[in-house]
Amino acid sequence: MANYTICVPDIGGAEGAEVVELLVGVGDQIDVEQSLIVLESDKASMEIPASHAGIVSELKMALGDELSEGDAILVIELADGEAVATVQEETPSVTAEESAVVAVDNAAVNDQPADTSGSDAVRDIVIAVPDIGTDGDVEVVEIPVAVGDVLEEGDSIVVLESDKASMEVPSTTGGEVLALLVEEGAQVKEGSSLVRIRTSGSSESAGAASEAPAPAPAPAPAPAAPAPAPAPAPAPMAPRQPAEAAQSAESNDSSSLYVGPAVRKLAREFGVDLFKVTGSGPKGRIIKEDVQAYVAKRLSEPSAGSVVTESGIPSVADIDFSKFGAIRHEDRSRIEKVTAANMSKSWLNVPHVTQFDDADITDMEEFRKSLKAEAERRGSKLSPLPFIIKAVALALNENPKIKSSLAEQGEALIYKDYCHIGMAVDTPNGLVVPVIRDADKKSIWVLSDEIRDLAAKAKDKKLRPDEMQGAVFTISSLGNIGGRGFTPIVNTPEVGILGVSKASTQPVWDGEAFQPRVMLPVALSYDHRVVNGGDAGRFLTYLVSLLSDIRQLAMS
Ligand code: CAO
Repeated sequence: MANYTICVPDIGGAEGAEVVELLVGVGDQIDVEQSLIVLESDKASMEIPASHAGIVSELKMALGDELSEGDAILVIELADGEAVATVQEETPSVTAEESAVVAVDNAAVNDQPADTSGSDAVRDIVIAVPDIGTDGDVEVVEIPVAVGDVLEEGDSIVVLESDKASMEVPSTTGGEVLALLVEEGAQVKEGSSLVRIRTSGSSESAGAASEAPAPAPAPAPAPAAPAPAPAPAPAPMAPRQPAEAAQSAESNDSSSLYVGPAVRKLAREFGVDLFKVTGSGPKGRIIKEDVQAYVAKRLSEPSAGSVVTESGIPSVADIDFSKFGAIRHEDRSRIEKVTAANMSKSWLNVPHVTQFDDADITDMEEFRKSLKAEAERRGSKLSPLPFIIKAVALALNENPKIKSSLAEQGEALIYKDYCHIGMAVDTPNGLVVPVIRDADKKSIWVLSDEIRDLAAKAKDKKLRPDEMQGAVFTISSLGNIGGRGFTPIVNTPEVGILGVSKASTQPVWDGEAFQPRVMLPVALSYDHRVVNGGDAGRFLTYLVSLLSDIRQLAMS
């Protein structure tokens, strides 16, 4: 039997990546693509797969060693068939073009550096995550491209999802996809590599791409080692304390956990919340055995019925609905899950009170309709919402407590001199809340344009995180959908939210007779820890008076 040394393949240029997990030992039988070790650089944690099958005869590194591309990992006695397969692979049956691709990914396995004298016409570039307006990690939720796809510049290559929004990352160039450098579910940030693309010099633009000159065709490529799968970059940390773990679970972001991709996958398969698992590996790393032990422990516990959640509230048991008829299972988007968590958090923490009123918007509607031709001339469309946003902004400035926030565990209030208003937008992906900045300083026309622009971006998943931050108050307008009133949930850390329902013509008594008036139902929900009934009453009454008297609004 022949011996073969498996080395570290191309790991995206990472130098001195630490061996944080050994997944095989001497005497183990390994298969092609089986994970051998987990390496961790300052950017990513990655499993290194076997390029050949055989029996491990010697380990060439140890836990804690720092490895780079080309360093030996272990020696195997090749399986009989494997040696034959290797010889077959080494015959130059691939085209020159294919050889070049293989050489890029497997230079280390060849033990020959890739030829970097590629022509100007053909280049391999790596498209990375551009500036997405946040330093935090975001999840890759969709990869709409596959290896071999030919892309146009601007085609979407991945869809990222943060706690606040989904956004598509467009290709900065046209070309053929050579390799996917992330997997669905990975956590990435600005600068993380996404895909490698072969492009021609003419179609290329700089963007967020880092260039790797295309290699000249290699005469006889070595057998291809499966490329390592980059994964989230967990910062090494001590095992979490229960309180800290619970807090993190609330934010639904497991990227900070110290755990490798294979173990994450195992946890997903079992539906295990990794925040509840205690890591027993080096530096508190969660290893496969920890997940298995957690599952075994849960299975031995009494089931459902009386389960009480960590907050002390009885949980609702899962039911097998298929017993009653046909069902369809659908995974919820990250935004939907985060919205659900935020709603529960607000509902459980904030003592809500909702106050209702109706604004007589007859004059406002008449005025708005008189501007229809002007709106068309401007290529715009005027709904009641910009008037409402403007009036809310002015009423907030008159009643600053309604746009304050609690701080220091309720010991202090933060007053804000700015007036950015959040606007709930219903999208197929879930509810998102883009923010109109300085709404008090903008004209109705400008507000109208911003509403349309932000709502369109929300629906196209094009909102940047900074376009969803900084609101002092939120408006949820269901006016175009219908309904007579609803009790919106405060969008913490804000302390007030306005629910707007559908305006309709109502008979209103003017002291002598009933008059047909257009009435707009509004509902203010507020955090009763901060806002008392008087504050809320003054705010809502002033708001209604602004909406009822278009002259006041126009003069402000
Ligand atoms: N009463 C009566 N009609 C209203 C109205 C109201 N309160 N508000 C809007 N309308 C009318 C508009 O005038 C327009 O009619 P025309 O086409 O005849 O002019 C029509 O409803 C559609 O309006 P729109 O939706 O295009 O525009 P908008 O400015 O009112 O709303 C936006 C924009 C983004 C808020 C909206 O599209 C949206 O997503 N709404 C859903 C918000 C939501 O789901 N909230 C839930 C939060 S709580 O879970």
